[in-house]
Amino acid sequence: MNTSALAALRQSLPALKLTTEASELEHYGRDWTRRWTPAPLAIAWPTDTAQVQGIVQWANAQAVALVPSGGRTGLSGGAVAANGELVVSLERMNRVLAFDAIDRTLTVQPGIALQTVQNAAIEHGLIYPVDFGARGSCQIGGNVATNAGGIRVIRYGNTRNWIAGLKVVTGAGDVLDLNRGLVKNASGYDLRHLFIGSEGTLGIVVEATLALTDAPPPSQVLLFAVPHMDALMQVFGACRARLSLSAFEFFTDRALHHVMAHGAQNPFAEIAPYYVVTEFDAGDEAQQNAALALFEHCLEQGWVTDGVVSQSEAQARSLWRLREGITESLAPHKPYKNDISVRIAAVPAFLHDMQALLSREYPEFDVIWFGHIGDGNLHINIVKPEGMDYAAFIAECERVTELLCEVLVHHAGSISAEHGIGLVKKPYLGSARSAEEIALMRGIRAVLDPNGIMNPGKLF
Ligand code: 2HG
Ligand code: ZN
Repeated sequence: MNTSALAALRQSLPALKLTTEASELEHYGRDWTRRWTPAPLAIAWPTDTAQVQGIVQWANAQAVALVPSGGRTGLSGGAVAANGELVVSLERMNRVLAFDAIDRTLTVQPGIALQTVQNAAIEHGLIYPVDFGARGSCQIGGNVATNAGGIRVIRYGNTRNWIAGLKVVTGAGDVLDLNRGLVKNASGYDLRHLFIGSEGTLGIVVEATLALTDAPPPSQVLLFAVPHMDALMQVFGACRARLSLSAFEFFTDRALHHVMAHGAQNPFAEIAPYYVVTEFDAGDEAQQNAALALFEHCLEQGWVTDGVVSQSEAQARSLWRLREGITESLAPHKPYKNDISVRIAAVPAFLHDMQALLSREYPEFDVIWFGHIGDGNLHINIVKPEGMDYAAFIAECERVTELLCEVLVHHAGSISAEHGIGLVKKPYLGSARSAEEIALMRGIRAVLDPNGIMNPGKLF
């Protein structure tokens, strides 16, 4: 199938590494969702912008769909290739191209891992502050494509805030050098932002100029045991008023159960229904004392029942592991995932409506909540009961997701906070975006990718 198209690609780009080997098709055709059977035409590994452009021109001429591929740690099926597409893996374009000490920017290729970027920034005495659990395997190109968020959004915002420049090959095959690292650039539409969060549907990122910032002061991590749901946001209010926070996360006893089954240790003697992990600046004694006073206050108010504050880097890491290890501990169960957001102020009311819905609709299922509650982003993972047919399980979860969308609409929230729409959330896009917005998105797509070769079937 399509062998003549592949022959034409080989002919026009003889130096391009290409394969149709079955194990590679399987590996590069899937992401972390594991829901679709990978079935790409072939995998290509370009090494420079000219090759990416050559691939896009070939895809337009041959009417072959392209799936841009980073670390494929995505959870919405955005990088799945299950339909005879050419997967364009950017992993050979993984270099740091430049560091500019005056601009405080790092220019990188798209296939570089997030953690490599973070380390490169540290070598220059600065930080790249976007951070999340998949840091070792996800790639910057994918971070841009999904506007990745993570655990530091509360202080630093999403990937979008850190993209000072972007070079892309559009679906039409044009190379655009967008914003070029400028801090100020009032020269019309900022096209860079169209590509951030576009999930590979407008073009392929071939270079990103990342803004860096000062390293924060030394920090400490606090883990609180929280006795009831309403206390979560009360603790948040108290923490935000008294400490300088860089993260505020939560998880439930069910999440703790799974990470402990995966080897993590519970630092408390008793199990609480909810937990908060928060990180705060603790560079001096006054900040450390403020944390202790905060703990006392929360205890007195009955908002927490226990707490532990990290006394070393190693302890901070082990407290973080309780939160960051959740996804991995659930992965063997192939859970159904929701990644939703509401305004921070709407979280308490939303939590009540959501809890009522989940306990009514999923009485028999293991429902695990956790996430970035300090920025209004909750993750819900639903584990399939043993013995239940997988397709029936997904159908049931999709039925409940429709109801969840109604609750989200009521609270003016979004069905995708940071994982993207991809294939998983596609049926629900209309709950987060108006018909007019979706029509405009389609129009933009038609301009930048007139033949619809860029990641078709995703997002819309
Ligand atoms: C996280 O916050 C990730 O840990 C993954 O966004 C969330 O597995 C999930 O549902
Ligand atoms: Zn998350």
